[in-house]
Amino acid sequence: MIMTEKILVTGPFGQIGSELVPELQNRYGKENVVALGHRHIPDDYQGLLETGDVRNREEMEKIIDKHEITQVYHLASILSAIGEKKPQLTWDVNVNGLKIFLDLAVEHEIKLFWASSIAVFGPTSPLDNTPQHTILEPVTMYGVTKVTGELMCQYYHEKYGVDVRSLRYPGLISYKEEPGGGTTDYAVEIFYKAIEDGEYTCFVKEDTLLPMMFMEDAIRGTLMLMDAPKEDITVRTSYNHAALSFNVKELAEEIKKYIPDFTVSYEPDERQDTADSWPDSIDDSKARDDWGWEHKYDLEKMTKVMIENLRKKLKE
Ligand code: AKB
Repeated sequence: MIMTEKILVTGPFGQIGSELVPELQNRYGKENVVALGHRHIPDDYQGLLETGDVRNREEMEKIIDKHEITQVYHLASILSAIGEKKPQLTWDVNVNGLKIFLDLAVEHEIKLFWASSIAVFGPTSPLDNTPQHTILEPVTMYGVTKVTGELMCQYYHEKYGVDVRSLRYPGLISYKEEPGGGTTDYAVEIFYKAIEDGEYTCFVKEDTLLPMMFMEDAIRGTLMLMDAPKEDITVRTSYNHAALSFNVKELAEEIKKYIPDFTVSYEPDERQDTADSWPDSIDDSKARDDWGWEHKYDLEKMTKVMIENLRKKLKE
């Protein structure tokens, strides 16, 4: 008998979740995917829904029991910019929340996906083609929680055999749901502003270079990692996961191919320091060798799809 997976997604209506949930529903059926709503629940969501707080173990365990959950995609997270403003909340959600799911994974034999980030790196990491295994001394609270979380994942795998898998996402670019409270948010905002206003004031400098990825690639990578045979997974902290790197000027030039009069001005704020502490580019050869990761979107293709889809969305 083939066992059907029963999947719980935390952060299901955030930037990643809003695109991952429909993919999981297509694969496993709507009746096998449970979205954990917290504050923002879209009116048009169709599927199983529970509400709860990832910091509440009892609530999470009830949902896991009720739906006989076999896999959790734990995406709920406070991002880097909010993390600097609300460090305690960031610790509670990003570290204590993860620990609850790791403990529940031991007790209920759950396969777990957890979202990490390029924020685990810091100014002492080699920032060009940053290796998988290197110095991790982040200077943001968000980064500190992600390093802690990665080490917890590895510990639970080594000690209790939890099948936990994770990706260090770069800045993610998408047109369905906007990101909230991150440093790389400018790379999405710029598209909205270009189409709506023809101008954008960017909160990081024009030569700020960061690793980025189109959401379709990120979702495909996430599912590839979860599908990979256990024995192929050699990294139980979190895999470097890369696609492209560009600076704001290069992105603006690409957008100008569609909106020739588009102008960008620059007013760097405190998020510049965070961006400067993160890598310019990432070496993700481990992901490529271990489970066949390959990205499909370059800057040109991504910009085309973003502009086309956002024009449609904003007209509606
Ligand atoms: C952020 O900017 O905080 C996130 C990330 C790179 O993890 N997008």
